[in-house]
Amino acid sequence: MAAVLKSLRVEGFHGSLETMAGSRCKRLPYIMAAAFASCCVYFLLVLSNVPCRNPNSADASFAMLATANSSSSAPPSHYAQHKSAVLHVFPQAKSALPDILSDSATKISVFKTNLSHIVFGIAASAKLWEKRKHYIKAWWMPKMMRGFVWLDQMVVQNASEGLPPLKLSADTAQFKYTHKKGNRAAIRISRVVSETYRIRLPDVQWFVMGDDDTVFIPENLVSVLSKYNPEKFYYIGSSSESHTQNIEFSYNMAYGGGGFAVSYPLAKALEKIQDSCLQRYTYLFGSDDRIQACMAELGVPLTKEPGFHQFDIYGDAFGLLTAHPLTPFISLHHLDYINPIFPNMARLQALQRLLRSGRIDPGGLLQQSFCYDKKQSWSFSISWGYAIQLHQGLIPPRELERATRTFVSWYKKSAETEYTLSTRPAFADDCTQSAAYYIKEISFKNHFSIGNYTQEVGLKGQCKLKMAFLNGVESINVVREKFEELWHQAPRRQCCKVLKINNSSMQLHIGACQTKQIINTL
Ligand SMILES: *[C@@H]1O[C@H](CO)[C@@H](O)[C@H](O)[C@H]1NC(C)=O
Ligand SMILES: *[C@@H]1O[C@H](CO)[C@@H](O)[C@H](O)[C@H]1NC(C)=O
Ligand SMILES: *[C@@H]1O[C@H](CO)[C@@H](O)[C@H](O)[C@H]1NC(C)=O
Ligand SMILES: *[C@@H]1O[C@H](CO)[C@@H](O)[C@H](O)[C@H]1NC(C)=O
Ligand SMILES: *[C@@H]1O[C@H](CO)[C@@H](O)[C@H](O)[C@H]1NC(C)=O
Ligand SMILES: CC(=O)N[C@H]1CO[C@H](CO)[C@@H](O)[C@@H]1O
Repeated sequence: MAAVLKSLRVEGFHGSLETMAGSRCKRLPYIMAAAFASCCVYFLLVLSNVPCRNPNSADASFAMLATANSSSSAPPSHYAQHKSAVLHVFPQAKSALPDILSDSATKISVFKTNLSHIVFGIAASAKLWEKRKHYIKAWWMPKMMRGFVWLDQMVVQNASEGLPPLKLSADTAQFKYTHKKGNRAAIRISRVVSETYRIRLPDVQWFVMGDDDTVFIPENLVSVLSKYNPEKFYYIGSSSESHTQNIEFSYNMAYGGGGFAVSYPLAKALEKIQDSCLQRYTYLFGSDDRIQACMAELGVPLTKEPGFHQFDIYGDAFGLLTAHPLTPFISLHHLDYINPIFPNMARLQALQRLLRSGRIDPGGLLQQSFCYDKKQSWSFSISWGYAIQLHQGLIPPRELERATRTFVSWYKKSAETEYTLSTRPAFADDCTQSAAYYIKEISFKNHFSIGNYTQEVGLKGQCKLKMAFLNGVESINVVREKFEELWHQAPRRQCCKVLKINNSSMQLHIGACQTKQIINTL
């Protein structure tokens, strides 16, 4: 892949022991720091069977959004800041919606779930608060959301920062914790849902748990949760990207850092049994496996939603972010363990840059489309709102939809068999076959978003010179139709076409596919 990708640059353990907890991972021949996102106790483990996993997890967000009026041309008011953008309207731009989406009944959740029906419980620690609060601030919408940050020790809250109210977790000294290598903060964190339930806020459909190093796309959370009946028992989340993690813990467990949602009646049932349940599983490692143990007692399985991302990976997340499954992107976790997601930027700023696209069209964020320019023999893979990869050669969709292994697993392995998703090798880092363009500006008008993606050569300035195959194309504009919010209930990739290419820029259009349209390299 182009130099901008800096593939396999593994980052992570430069932190001092004052800033992260360490543990030694099973099967690793050396001491490796595993971060306990919200815990403030540091320790090193001797080579052992401890899985390297963040014991906290959970989080979530949601959102509601909606009321999208697919025939309306008025963008929501928060798009107003972008109104200076020039809109390019192309005659081809308006394509027919697939039949399935023309059924207006699918547009409204029968359960009328919106952001106000969700209460967040965010697990945090006093020690990391000053740093981690910036991640929460990046997605939290004060006034529109309800929720609490649960801490082990109180910190001073600055109300004008627009963060959720802070709460002190109840003491857990009466609970036994017998796992030899883990951290008993897991007990406190596993009680976040129950403690949030006990606050008895009115009109709650869902409790969503997350960590202080998780960001949510609230609108997408709402969109996904609104498929489910909140009056039934539901436990919704996702597994780890690491097969080893899932074997060690469970494929039936919602990883807490990726966030998970518990319906109101299930939270009520959990709250009743949790304290006794905790005493039956004193030997478990983390907070989320303790939750899962109680869910198993209640007989409630995990409902998997692949938009929740535990992100048990290190290094360059580009390959994963550019091959998102066809489902709304709900959460991102382990923000301190992956490289900044844009080249040459600090972590938080890079994250904010991605979230800016999410405010334009949350449902479209990271959705992948493919385009071919057969004349030049180019393949484009667009991850909306984030990046475009331009490859030399015509690569079929079944390859482009696999994640490139720019990242390594939580166990520092990069073997294909370690991942719980389909991957392919990362492109050679020589800039001769592929180039990446990153979102630079994005705006929304009249039901279309326009994004300008430019090359950012990253640390290897010389790379640009070698990209002869690009013929000097420095920027790509993508015009995309806003999609019906609940498109994911009958998912179909959007179609892309190349509108215009000249020697400095390119224009692509993304919209709903025609019913019989196919995406191929012929
Ligand atoms: C939806 O769009 C139509 C056409 O622009 C408009 O008449 C109608 O008022 C809009 N409805 C809502 C709820 O915005
Ligand atoms: C959410 O739904 C409630 C009713 O259940 C309604 O009162 C409220 O206005 C809705 N909020 C938004 C933002 O649509
Ligand atoms: C509180 O937060 C606001 C907004 O971030 C900031 O301007 C102000 O300096 C903070 N006050 C204190 C006492 O830290
Ligand atoms: C996209 O951004 C680049 C860099 O700022 C600029 O040179 C180019 O003109 C922009 N393209 C369009 C079509 O707006
Ligand atoms: C290339 O296309 C862009 C966008 O349409 C346009 O602004 C620019 O003038 C074109 N350049 C040439 C050399 O035609
Ligand atoms: C994309 C594109 O149009 N590239 C052209 C740029 O200009 C050279 C020669 O001037 C052409 O050979 C390329 O095809």
